[in-house]
Amino acid sequence: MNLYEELKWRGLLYQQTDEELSEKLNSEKLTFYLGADPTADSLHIGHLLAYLVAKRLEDYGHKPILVIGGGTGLIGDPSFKSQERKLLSIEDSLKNAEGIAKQAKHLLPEATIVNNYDWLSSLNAIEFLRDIGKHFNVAYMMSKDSVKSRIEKGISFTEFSYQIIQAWDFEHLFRNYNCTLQIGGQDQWGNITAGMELIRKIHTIDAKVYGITFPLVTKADGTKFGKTESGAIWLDKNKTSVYDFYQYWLNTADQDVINRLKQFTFLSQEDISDIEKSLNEEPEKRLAQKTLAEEITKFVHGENELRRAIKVTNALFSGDVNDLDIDEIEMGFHNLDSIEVDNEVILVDALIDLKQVSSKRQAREMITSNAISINGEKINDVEFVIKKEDALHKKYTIIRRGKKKYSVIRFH
Ligand code: 383
Repeated sequence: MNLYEELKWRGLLYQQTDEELSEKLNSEKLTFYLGADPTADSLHIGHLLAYLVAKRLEDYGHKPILVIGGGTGLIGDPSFKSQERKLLSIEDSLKNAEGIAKQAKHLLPEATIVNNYDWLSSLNAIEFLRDIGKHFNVAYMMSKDSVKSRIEKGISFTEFSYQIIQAWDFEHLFRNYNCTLQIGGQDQWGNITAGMELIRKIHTIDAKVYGITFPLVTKADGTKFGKTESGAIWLDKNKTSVYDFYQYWLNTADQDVINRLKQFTFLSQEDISDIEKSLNEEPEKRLAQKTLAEEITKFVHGENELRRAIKVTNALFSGDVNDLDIDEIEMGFHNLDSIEVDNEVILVDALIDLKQVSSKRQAREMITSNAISINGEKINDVEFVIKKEDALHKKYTIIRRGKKKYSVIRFH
């Protein structure tokens, strides 16, 4: 399979600006770029897909430039956004850009990384309006699907101008790096084509520049990909623990998991078809989900962190939590119900405080029916006192009710 066929097979091609691009991607080495705005201090798994596409092109010999939008982030991309964004402060934009640049470097160590603040911040109003603005027809700008709904609902001149700024980036990279291809998600089509248009007007109508987009990741049940009740799935492990990250992929629905393996891993067509067989014949083994979670976690967080996430997963499954170190306990239990205690607490009271039961009577029943374990050991003494000296690492005591319901006591 050549690159073009592979992108198609993986479901990573939504639109392309030019038929001849299919041939070019296979036969030439292009310099291409992908941009991300620093709206937060970390990338999330929606961005990850884009970076993985960049990596696929890189592995095929094309040369990536990763643009961090320290400048564009100050304007706010309105593409397919139903509302005007709140302006980011310059400090936040640049601080976030730093965090994202670090992650970009980690994901694609060989790529050229640039921050568009470096060239956008020195652009003056007269230059902007005379040299760039003159090339844009307002009707053309308003007709783009990405801003159409906002034209009726309301859009500031600031956000309306965003496409010109991103277009100028493409022109800047074309001029300075001979960058001839921009890639992005389907929401970026309008901005990418605006850039090609500008390059042709400033340089020559025959300038060979291209764009491709990949589709939005969708889920069979219609809910939004990459979002949970507690928000986005971030690549920064301080924002989404490696355990939660791993679990997110592990919980992928059967109907989605093969698509995810194609989009988010580098496994071959053969490997994925073997996994698909297993999914059809022995879905209870969850080989597809496990492989997906392992591959992506390893790529983003590395082998060691993956191993810990699996260790925590197994400990939570078996109830045997004694081998977990402090970080692993935090990783697996930080989202669970917890109470803080100084030195000791009576088990019955703890169950009530943790809202595991609604009365002392119910707590006692539960204890005598063997439903409660503490740090992996069944407790059937209704007078039991949980003490700091018995806590794991003198800090955490883990209460398990039945098979699945966990809660945590944190000692000061
Ligand atoms: C900025 C300057 C450029 C080229 C692109 C940009 C960013 C672009 C944008 N992209 C999204 C973002 O940053 O807003 N205007 O959150 C997302 N991307 C990628 C991909 C995606 C897009 O970073 O579809 C998902 O991740 O294109 O929504 O010169």
